Amino acid sequence: MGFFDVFKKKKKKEVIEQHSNSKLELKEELLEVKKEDSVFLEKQKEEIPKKEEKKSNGFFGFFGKKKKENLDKGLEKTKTSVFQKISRAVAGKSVVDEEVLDDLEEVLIASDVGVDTTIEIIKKIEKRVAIDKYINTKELNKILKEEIAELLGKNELNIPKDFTITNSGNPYVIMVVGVNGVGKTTTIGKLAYLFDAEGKKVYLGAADTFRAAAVDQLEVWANRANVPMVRQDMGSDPASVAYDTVASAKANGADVVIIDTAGRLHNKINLMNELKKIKRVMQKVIPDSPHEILLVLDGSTGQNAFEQAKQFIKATEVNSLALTKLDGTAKGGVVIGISNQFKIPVKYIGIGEGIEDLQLFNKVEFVDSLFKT
Ligand SMILES: Nc1nc2c(ncn2[C@@H]2O[C@H](COP(=O)(O)OP(=O)(O)OP(=O)(O)O)[C@@H](O)[C@H]2O)c(=O)[nH]1
Ligand SMILES: [Mg+2]
Repeated sequence: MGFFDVFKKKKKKEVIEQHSNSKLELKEELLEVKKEDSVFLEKQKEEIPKKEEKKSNGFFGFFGKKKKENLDKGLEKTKTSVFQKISRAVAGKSVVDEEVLDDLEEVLIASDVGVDTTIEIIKKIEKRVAIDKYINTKELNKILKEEIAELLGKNELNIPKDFTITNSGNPYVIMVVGVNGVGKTTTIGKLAYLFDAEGKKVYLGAADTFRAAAVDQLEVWANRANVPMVRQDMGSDPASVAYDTVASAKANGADVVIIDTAGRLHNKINLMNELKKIKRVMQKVIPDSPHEILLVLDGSTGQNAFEQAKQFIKATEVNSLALTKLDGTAKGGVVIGISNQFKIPVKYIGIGEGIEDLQLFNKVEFVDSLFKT
């Protein structure tokens, strides 16, 4: 092994360590208000596109052309970064050999796919190379796309093809949880708009009574989506807001209720108990609610999102995931890792700040868009 090989191995080891040892280092400061709330709200008011302008092509139906374009655009940064790294890895090489595979492994790990999922992908490609020793490096993107799509397809649970609301007469209740600033309120606004566009009657509950502007922020979204929102004063009991929301939604024959909650860390016992209380209280109105506990994760935090998912899944009965902010990051590979590693489906992806920038996660379309040349 020459000097450069030793150097390369060392570098690779560092990349792997950096990505696999990232403990959840979310500090308490996260719970402090980081935003200048008034400025933040004004910005939100200005930037949320008007409903009339954007009312559109549906959410749950056929994957339309515009949605595809939005996805392509949203994944642009990840795509560029992955392609650049791959082309660097195969530079000067014509066939996929041991060394290319080694570099590819490093590329995938550095793209936040996660160590375990990367190993699975590399094993699959190794198998193909063992059969056909002369696989051209030009085919690498295509092969990667096929193998990743197949890998994600193996877990049937992870394929939310469409979204059937199983409300059997009662509203379908979604409680949205996650760490501070990951995009919970924004995702709720988008969801409300998209459900409404599908003809569903939506109610929002402003159960983040912790931060001064949180209720107003949700109200901005409720107005944009033109759906009712139930609120109480700041500092009031979140469980009481949730109860009111579910009760009015039920009385008014709503189809969907979405409850916003304050950002919290998984290890804050009191705050996690508060979620349990919200749940218990809602069950007094609708015994099998919440039907969905949606954990929102900020995709741009890469490995930290993995860690948050792990911890929250342990601490609550999360049964669906949303990965946001994929548009602003080169770390979109995190969606591949998270949807491969967790039994809980990635249901939604956030690809922008606009009201329509939320999509149902479709693994085939996602991988297609990511590896489209
Ligand atoms: N680019 C981009 N920005 C997003 C996306 N989703 C949310 N954001 C932005 O992320 C910031 C935080 O979003 P919020 O919805 O307030 O997050 P939150 O989880 O409700 O925050 P707390 O209530 O403080 O815990 C806002 O500036 C949003 O516009 C997304 O998909 N893409
Ligand atoms: Mg919020």
